[in-house]
Amino acid sequence: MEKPLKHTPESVLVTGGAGFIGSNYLLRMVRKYPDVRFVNLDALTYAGNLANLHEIEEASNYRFVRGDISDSNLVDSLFEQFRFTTVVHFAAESHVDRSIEDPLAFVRTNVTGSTTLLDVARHHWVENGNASRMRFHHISTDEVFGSLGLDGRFSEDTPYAPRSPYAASKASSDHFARAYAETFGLPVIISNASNNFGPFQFPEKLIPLVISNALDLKPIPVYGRGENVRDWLYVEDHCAALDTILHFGSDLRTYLVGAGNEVPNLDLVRSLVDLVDRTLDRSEGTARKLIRFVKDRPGHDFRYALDVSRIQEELGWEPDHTLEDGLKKTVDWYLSNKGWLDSVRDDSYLHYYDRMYTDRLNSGGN
Ligand code: NAD
Ligand code: TDX
Repeated sequence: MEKPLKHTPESVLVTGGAGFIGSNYLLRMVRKYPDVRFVNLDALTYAGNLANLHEIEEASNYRFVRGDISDSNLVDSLFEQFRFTTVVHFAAESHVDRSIEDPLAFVRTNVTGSTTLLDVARHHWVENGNASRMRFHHISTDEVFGSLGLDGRFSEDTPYAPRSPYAASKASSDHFARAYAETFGLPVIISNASNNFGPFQFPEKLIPLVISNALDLKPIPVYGRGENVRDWLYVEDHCAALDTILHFGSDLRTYLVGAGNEVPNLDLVRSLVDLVDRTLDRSEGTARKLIRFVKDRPGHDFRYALDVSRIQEELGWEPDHTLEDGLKKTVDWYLSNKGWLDSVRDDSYLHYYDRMYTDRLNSGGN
């Protein structure tokens, strides 16, 4: 299918590029598009890990800036300096359990921070009359649609019904993105993806937590009875979809991204721990003994599932990985990158920025 090109990125602001999906995205895009400049703005919260970007940190078309998306002066000065044609906005607080502990942190970044970015982009693009060649890609989640029962799937037209503070903050940022498009003519495009998994995911999320605990023979917590269903998407397939949406998607359009891999949590956890045992040559059932049913998450959404016919039919995107392939690649990655996992667990990853940037500056490098 020949697709018409809708946007040509030249200078791209990527927010949250040191996080899980953002770093997978930058590793793909910086190498694939050497003539396009990528500026990664990331506050380096606990979820930001610059070591993820080691392979591209010296690339001539890549720059890292440590900063908060809510800092409008900083974002404005970056727009002045780099003349962005494109924003790809990943930065967010992203963990549902943390949003139950501290909802306001989610409002600050996901709502105020996202709206700050939209507003600076409006100032630079719309008020200067050159919005039509620009693009603001807002990355969002299927959780904005709420919770499904045993049947049905979300589509782009499903009304929003968020149920956790995280989902409410993401829904709010989606609404602001759409409002800036409708009211000010900002060239916004939105994608809502299902649960991602793969390399560099912080081990607070289900899949890396299970791998990490199975590896160390620690208890593996399953919320409730493990009956909740998630629709799993391998992160490289998501990044390929985002690449396609950025270039070929239409303004003011939403695209759902998912791979149709619906599995109840307990089944997923069992397959994962068996895979870890097999990969480590341990006797069958070793890690299954670690599974513990624990108190359920408050307001735990029962099921997510996506109808992805729009992105398939309009943009020709299909995932390249089956769930089995993706899980195998993920387990292999964590087991062969034990150093990455150790540095996250002992917090030494937090010093990567000082080692790479501050120390180098102090010693006269750049
Ligand atoms: P993540 O938590 O791994 O990474 C978030 C990144 O944003 C980190 O590098 C962090 O340092 C940075 N950040 C946080 N607050 C910031 C701020 N105020 N200013 C600048 N940077 C800040 O998240 P992720 O899983 O990679 O998710 C990325 C995006 O994709 C989020 O918007 C999330 O809602 C969305 N999403 C995630 C999934 C998933 O399964 N992980 C699925 C669908 C959509
Ligand atoms: O220890 C656990 N035990 C458990 O049973 C954890 C951490 C989770 N779970 C369950 C809760 C969910 O039903 O596993 C499922 C997946 O949980 P998470 O990995 O926390 O993901 P989820 O809450 O589904 O949200 C994720 O997908 C959508 C991301 O964290 C979001 O950023 C994304 O938008």
